[in-house]
Amino acid sequence: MEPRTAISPAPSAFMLMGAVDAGKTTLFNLLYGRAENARKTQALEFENSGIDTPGEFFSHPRLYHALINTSSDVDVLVYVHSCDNDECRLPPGLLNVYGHQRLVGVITKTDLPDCDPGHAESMLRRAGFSGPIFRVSNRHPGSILPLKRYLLGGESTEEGAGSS
Ligand SMILES: Nc1nc2c(ncn2[C@@H]2O[C@H](COP(=O)(O)OP(=O)(O)O)[C@@H](O)[C@H]2O)c(=O)[nH]1
Ligand SMILES: [Mg+2]
Repeated sequence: MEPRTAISPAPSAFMLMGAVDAGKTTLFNLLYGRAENARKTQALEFENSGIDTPGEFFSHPRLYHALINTSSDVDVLVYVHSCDNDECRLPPGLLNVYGHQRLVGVITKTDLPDCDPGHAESMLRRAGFSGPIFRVSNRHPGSILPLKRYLLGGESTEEGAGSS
């Protein structure tokens, strides 16, 4: 039997998921105004209404159950994708297990010289991703504000996508 999450997330909770190195923990820290550098994420991390997850949970089918169990109480699933990653492997069904959740995409590392966020976004769409897609960079802290408002601060930025 798999343990359920020990801490029950608050209403409107969100969960970050995506490959190792996608920039999830960096983004998580920025969302909560933490200055620290991202350390390797070894386990589920809870902070107020947010959950950060290890990339391994997303990339190894035998670990999907950990994401699925944890996301049952979550309202928003946030798929995080690094702009320098030319592969988008969305595990079929993983983002649609419960049906009640909103999906949000985030393209990270838009500061990288080779980053073409439009290309990355089309890749996500081709992979079947629906929902708003935000663009962020930790080098440009202002870039996360629309996403921050969407996840943590009310309904004011439903259009969301498009910051750089
Ligand atoms: N250039 C750049 N590097 C980033 C950005 N976000 C994260 N990184 C780097 O990408 C690496 C992986 O980040 P991390 O947050 O640990 O990814 P995670 O495995 O998805 O949690 C780290 O070296 C970060 O400093 C970004 O916006 N721009
Ligand atoms: Mg991490």
